[in-house]
Amino acid sequence: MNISKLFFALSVGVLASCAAPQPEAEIVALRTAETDSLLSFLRSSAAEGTMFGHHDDTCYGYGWDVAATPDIDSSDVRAVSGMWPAVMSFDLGSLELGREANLDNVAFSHIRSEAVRQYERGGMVTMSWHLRNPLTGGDSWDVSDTTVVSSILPAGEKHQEFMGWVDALAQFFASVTTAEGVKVPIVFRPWHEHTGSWFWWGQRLCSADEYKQLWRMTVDSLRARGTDNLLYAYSPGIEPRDTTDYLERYPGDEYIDIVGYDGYVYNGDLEAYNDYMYRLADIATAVGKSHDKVVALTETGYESVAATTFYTAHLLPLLHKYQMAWVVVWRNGTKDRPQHYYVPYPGHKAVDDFKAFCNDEKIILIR
Ligand code: BMA
Repeated sequence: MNISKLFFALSVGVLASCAAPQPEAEIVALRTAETDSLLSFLRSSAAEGTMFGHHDDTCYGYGWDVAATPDIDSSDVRAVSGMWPAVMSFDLGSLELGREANLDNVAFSHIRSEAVRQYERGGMVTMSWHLRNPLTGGDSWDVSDTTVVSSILPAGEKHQEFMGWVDALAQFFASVTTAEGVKVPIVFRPWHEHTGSWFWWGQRLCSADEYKQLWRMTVDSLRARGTDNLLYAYSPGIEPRDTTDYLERYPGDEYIDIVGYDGYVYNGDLEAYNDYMYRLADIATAVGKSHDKVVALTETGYESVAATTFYTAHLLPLLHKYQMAWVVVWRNGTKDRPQHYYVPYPGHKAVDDFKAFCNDEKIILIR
C-alpha cells in the first residue's frame, strides 16, 4: 500500500499547524501541534494498515556503514523492496555519556538528520534507549545490582547524575528540527522489555512501584524541560500471561500513548513464536481498547531471516488479524555481528517473500 493517502491527514495537520501557545512553568502534557497530529493519525491509521519499520535502516546494513562511508545513502529495505520503511527506529544509548555516537556506533548527528528526512518524507520516527547502568558503570545488560533503579529515584545517590542524563535527552529531542524550525514528533520508548530480567530496570531488578516511579520521573522531568515533541510507548516483552500481568508495571494513562510489546523468534521455534505473539496481541489489543491507546508491535523479527517464509507466513497473518499501527523489525547489524540481521539483503533467500510482504495491501511503506 502507498503511504501517501494515509498520510494526507497527517500532512494536513502539519501544514495547518502554527506555533501553539505554551503555558508557562507548568508541568502538563504539552505536545506540539505536529505531535498531536501524529497521535490522531495513529489512532485512525491502524484500521487501514500497519506501517513497516526497521531499526537503524539508513545507518548501516549488509556490506555498508555510514560510519565508515559518510556519503553513502542506503537502506537494505529500499534495496530489496524499492520503498522506504514508513517507520525509522533509532537508539539513544550513550547520549547520556555525552558521546558523539551511540552504542552501535551511529553518530547522533546522523540520527538527527535521518529523523528529519523521515519526517519530511511523511514517515514516523521512534527511539529506544539502551542507556548505561548509572550505578555500576556497566551497560543496560548489567544486572549485577538490584538497587540501580532505586539509586536514580529522587532519594537515591545517583538521582542528580541521572537528571543530567535527562537534560541530555531533552536537548537532543529539542534539536531534532526541520530547517523551518518544526520539531520532529518522536515516539520515545524507554524502559522496554521490563517484564524480562536482562536489563537493569527489569522485572527482578526493581519492584513494580519503583518501575512506575522511574517512568513517571522520566516523563515528568522531560516535560519540565519543555520537551513537547514526544509520544510515549510502553513495550514489555512476551512474559505477560494476561492483562493483569501486562499492566502490573503500567505507569498510568497520562504517561503512555501507545501500548505494544517486543517478541522475537527464539531457537527457531516458530510454533512457540506464533503462540506468544498472538497471546500478546490479544492482551495489547484489550488494553488498547480499555485504556483508549494506540496498539503497535514495537519490536519483532527472526534473526538472519532463517525461515524464508517468515514474513508472509508468520508476521503477515498476525498483522491481518490485529490492528497494529506499526511494526518494527530490528537492525541489520552485520557490520559487527554477521548473523544479526532481520531484513533480507539483496541476494538473500528470503527476498521474494519479503517483497510480497511489503506489497501486501495491509502493509505500509513509503514509495
Ligand atoms: C540489541 C542488539 C544489540 C544492540 C542493541 C541496541 O537488541 O541488537 O547488539 O546494541 O539492540 O541497538
